[in-house]
Amino acid sequence: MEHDDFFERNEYDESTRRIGQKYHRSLEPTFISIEETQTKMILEGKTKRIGQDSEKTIVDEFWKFYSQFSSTNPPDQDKYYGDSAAELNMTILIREFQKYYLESVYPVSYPVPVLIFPHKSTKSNIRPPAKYFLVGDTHGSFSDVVKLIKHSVAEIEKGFNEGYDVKVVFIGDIVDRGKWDLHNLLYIMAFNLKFKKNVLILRGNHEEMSISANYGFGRRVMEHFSEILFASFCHLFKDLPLISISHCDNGSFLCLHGGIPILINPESGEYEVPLLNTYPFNNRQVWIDEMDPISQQILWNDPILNYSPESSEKFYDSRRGIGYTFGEEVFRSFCMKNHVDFVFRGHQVFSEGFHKDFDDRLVTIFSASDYVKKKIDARFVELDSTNIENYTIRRIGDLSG
Ligand SMILES: [Mn+2]
Repeated sequence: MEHDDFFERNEYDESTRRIGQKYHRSLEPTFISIEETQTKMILEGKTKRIGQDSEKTIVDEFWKFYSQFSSTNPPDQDKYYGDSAAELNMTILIREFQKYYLESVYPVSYPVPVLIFPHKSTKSNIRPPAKYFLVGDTHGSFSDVVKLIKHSVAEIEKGFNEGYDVKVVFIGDIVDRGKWDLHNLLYIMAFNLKFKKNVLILRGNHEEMSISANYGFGRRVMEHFSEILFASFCHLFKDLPLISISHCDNGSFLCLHGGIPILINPESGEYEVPLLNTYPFNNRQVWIDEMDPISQQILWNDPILNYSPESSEKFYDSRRGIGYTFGEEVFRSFCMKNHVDFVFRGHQVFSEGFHKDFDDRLVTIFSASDYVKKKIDARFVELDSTNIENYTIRRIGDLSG
């Protein structure tokens, strides 16, 4: 398979590091007082007050606004919902989203950022079958996001009538690259808040301050709006979980953006894989440099390129400027230690929209058809909880919308 590694090389280079340091310094006072700043802004906006009712209305308003578009009729690249009130509305949506993740998503996984995403009914012990839709990097490719959301909503309704559950996981990298990234993010956030039990957003390496300041999103937000709004988004990104784990009838699968993390013994050079439910994660940081190494690698690692099953390659330093590439032994010991059978991830571009490694148990999925002037056969994964091994890799192009 052809692999486009051009844009992945040295993504976290010296200039990105410097930009990270610069924004971390200049935005740090805002990060500390972000909630006060937001509240002040909302109150000064006067037309919208904080409160249950107006927050619900805001979600509905964003949902209604984005539902009017289609893949052939996208929103204006440079115009945002509510025009002059856009920044205020976005701030309220951010607050609502963060409140939901902190109050309802994090407690399930605290203190480990592994989200158990079961499809078991809490009201009874009967476990309905579930259809999972796993989405890779969307990077501001609005036409794909519209199709995925419309398809998911139709499936949620169908499942409700026919007795199956629907779970949609966005595996990070919603922002940057594509010019519709802010629209993408707002639409996916509104979708998530509208269908709380069905949708989950995981963090990608682009949902982070230094990367999003350097690869499009931050610049767009600061040009159209303000540094404070950019700080608000960075503050929200830190609260996205890193991993979801789902238990199916015949095994478990895990979703994460980058790859399998390792701990290297500095003396022997030998590696160890972490046990997820005991590792002391420090992932809730706006800046990658302040995270622990395992969190950093979950966002950044890749499998070894063109790995040969006959080889015994273990790991290398990544050319991305951060993290490692890992081989089959690392993958298998991680899966065994953490009781996982399959891993679905994004992070890498393949013109076919997907790539399988390690006996088809590690699946890379890319869901943006329009990526930095390259045409990609964008894909998503459909997986049935009654038979995890029969997952299918579907074309987003085949969906209507
Ligand atoms: Mn990525």
